[in-house]
Parts: sequence; structure tokens; C-alpha cells
Amino acid sequence: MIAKLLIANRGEIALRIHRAAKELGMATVAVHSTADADAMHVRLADESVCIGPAASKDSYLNMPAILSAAAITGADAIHPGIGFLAENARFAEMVEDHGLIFVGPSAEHILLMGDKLTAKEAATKLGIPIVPGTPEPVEEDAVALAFAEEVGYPVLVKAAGGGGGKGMKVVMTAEEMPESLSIARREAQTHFGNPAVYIEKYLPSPRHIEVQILADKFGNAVHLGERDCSLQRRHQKLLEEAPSPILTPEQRAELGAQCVNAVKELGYHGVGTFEFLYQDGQFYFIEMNTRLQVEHPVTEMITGIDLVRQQLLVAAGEKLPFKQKDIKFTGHAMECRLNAENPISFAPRPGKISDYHAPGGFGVRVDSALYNGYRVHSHYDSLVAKLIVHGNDRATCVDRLKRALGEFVILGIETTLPLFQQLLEDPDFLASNFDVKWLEGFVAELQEKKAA
Ligand code: MV4
Repeated sequence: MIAKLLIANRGEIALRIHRAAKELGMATVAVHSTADADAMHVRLADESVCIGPAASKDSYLNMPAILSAAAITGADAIHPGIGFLAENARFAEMVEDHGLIFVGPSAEHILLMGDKLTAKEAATKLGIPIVPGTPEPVEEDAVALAFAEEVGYPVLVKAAGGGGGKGMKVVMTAEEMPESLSIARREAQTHFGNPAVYIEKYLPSPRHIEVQILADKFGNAVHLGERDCSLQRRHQKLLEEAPSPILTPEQRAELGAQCVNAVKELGYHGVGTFEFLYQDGQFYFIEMNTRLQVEHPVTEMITGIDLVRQQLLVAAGEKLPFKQKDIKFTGHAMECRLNAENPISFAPRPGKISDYHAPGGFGVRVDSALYNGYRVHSHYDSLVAKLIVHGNDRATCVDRLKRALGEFVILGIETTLPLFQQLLEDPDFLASNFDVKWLEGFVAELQEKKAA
């Protein structure tokens, strides 16, 4: 078992992990930057250590400082949370080299999935369908042109070293190819320190559907269904839901079984997410995330399974306590990400919270590190609260979400809350009639209305 857990993160996710750890009888250690000395994750933890100044690279990304904090406090495990060091294979390795448990998969699996080309290669070998693309990094224009000729334009240039849309370029014609390649390579180098790029066939209007898996260190694995994360703006998810309104139970079972088979074959342990693009009845694997995800609560709401609790238990060397047949999907869940941003321009709006009241009631959950008087900093992510609701079906879930949004009070700063109130009235949203580009159009319309 883990007796003392160091949580190498901040904000709502640090609270989320702290809560699961406390329920398992673990002591917790918070680490924090000088800017976060009075943050909620520090207040709740049993102990805390300041690991550096406000800038993330000097604190939450400061590996020696975090390892020293673990040594000083006698922690026996480190949870990296989300972002920061969560998918850093070198950090995972360093944690284990110090004789501590890294709450996550092995460094080898993080490395394998961190490179999108080796991830796609692994998926193909394991029988998971991928988007047609070049299997190797493209070094010569001729290779890219030949591939595009074969599958037809438009094609997409992507960075091998990282996902999230950075270094991505749509190429409409052969003439555009040389410049698109060099721009993408430069961006890839800047963002990921790796200039390698590859080409994929471009899917014009896919949905983003991701499958949650959970595996122990003894070869047992289950899937916990999918989440539909198609509602994104500039590759930032705004609203996620489970189950996907457009999947049949048969599609869910088949896709889930493919992912479970893959993690068993890989010997992967921990939580993980297989990301797919879905178009015209077909799934195409694009990436795997080797960490907990921000939107994990919607899966928890429809399965009743505490993902962070299970993540801690498998890291501690426990066997999964359930089998696939024990996992039942009940009702519908949605999550709104409330950001400290102007709801029309999305400009950051840090500042001091002058009043705070979270909604409650049946089927309502709020994951947030806010409190009255707290100061939202500009140094970090603008996510300030996640509002998650569950209902017996999608329509009930939407009604409950509207009701809960109406109760939410966050004063002193601007948040994206009003955007969700508009979204929940939109006929296309209500009919689940959207793809990954739809939200950009919805936002553009709001901006035009505002300007008029
Ligand atoms: C694609 C695509 C269309 N065709 N790949 C964007 C981020 C990265 N994770 C994958 N992305 C996409 N890859 C092919 N071959 C469209 C996107 C995409 C997207 C994907 C998921 C969610 C939102 C998106 C918004 C724009 C583009």
C-alpha cells in the first residue's frame, strides 16, 4: 500500500487526487509554487512543501525539487496529476529510480505513446484501425507528395512528437506542400523539441471519441466506455459527455474490446485513453493518452467507478476488483469546463474571487479549487471549475445542467459560464448534430452578434 502520497500538481485536479487518497487512508503531501502558498490544494493536504517560484518551469516542472520534497516528507509515491510532468517518461523513470511508486504507466509505455508514429504503429499491430498516413517521419517533399497523390487531397501534416493540434497543417494542393512541411517542422521543433512530421489523410468532419481503459499490473484490464469530446475550441475541450450520443451498444462493446485487448498485449498498467476520430461509421485511432484526463468525471458518473481510487490501487500493486461484465453504464453525464476567460473573446481574466457559491442537488458535482477571496493567477491554466451532472438520459442531463449553471455564482472575475447557457439552448447541440469544427462556428456567430 501507499502510506504517503505526494501530489505533484495544483488546482482542482490536486484536490481530486487528495480526496481519493484520503478515502484510502493515505497521508498527502502538496507541493506548491510561491504564488500558490494559500491555494486550496495546500490547505487540504496533510503537509506541504514550496518547490519554487511562480513560473511552472521553476516549480511544477522542477523535477529535482519535487523529488527532494518527496524525500524530505518520506512520501512513498508520486501522482503527477494532469499536464506538467504527467506524460514525461524521464520523470516517471526518475521517480522509480528513487525507489518511489510513479502513479501512472511505465516510462516505456509513456515513451511509446508519446511519439504519435510509434503509437500508431503499435495500434496497427494490435488490430486497432488508424487514420491512413505515412508510417515514418517525412524528410523529403517527394514522399509527402506521393502519399497525398495516393490518398487524395486534402491531407494533414502532423508533428510526431506531440498532439493537441500544435504543428498541424492542412494541405489542399501539391503546391502548398513544401511550405506547409517546413512550417510544421519549425512549429514541431518549437513546441516538442522534435522536428519530425508525418502526413495523414484529412477527415473533413470527424467526431472526437475516446475510450477509457484501466489496467492492473497482473494483466487484467477493462474499458469504461467512451467520452464524446467533439466540442472543442482551438483544441481546448469545453464540454464533454458520456456516453457518446451517436454510438450503439454494439459499437461501444467492439471498440472497448479492441482497446482492452491492446492494453493486455502491451502489458500496460494504470489508466489510459485511446483517442479516435469517428466519421461515417468508422473509427480511426489517432493517439493514446497515458494519464488521467480532465474529463474523467463523466465516465465516473455513468459507471459509478472512482477512477482515481482505482488508479492509486493499481499503482500500489492491487488487482482490479471487477471484471468487464461487472461494469454497467447508467444514464448520461456532461461536464462544462468553466474558465477564467471572457465568454466571447476568451481573453484570460485572472483576479480575485469576491463571491463564490457552487450549485448542488441530485446528480450535480463540482470539482474546483476556488474559494471566496481566492486569487486566480495568470501563470497557470485558466480552468477554475468543472461542473459535472448526471441524468437518466441526455435530455434530463441537459435540464439539470441548465439548472445547475443557473445556481453557480463566481463573482470578481469573468468566466465562460454564460457561453454554456447559450450552448445548451442550441438546436444542433440538443440534437447532437456536431463535429469537431462545429463549436468554432457557434462561437464565431456569438462574436458576430456581440459586435453587431
Ligand atoms: C485530424 C483531423 C482530421 N483528419 N486528423 C486535432 C488535434 C489532434 N489530437 C488531432 N486533431 C485532428 N486530427 C485527420 N487525419 C482533425 C483534427 C481536429 C480535431 C480533432 C479532435 C478534436 C478537435 C479537433 C479540431 C480540429 C481538428
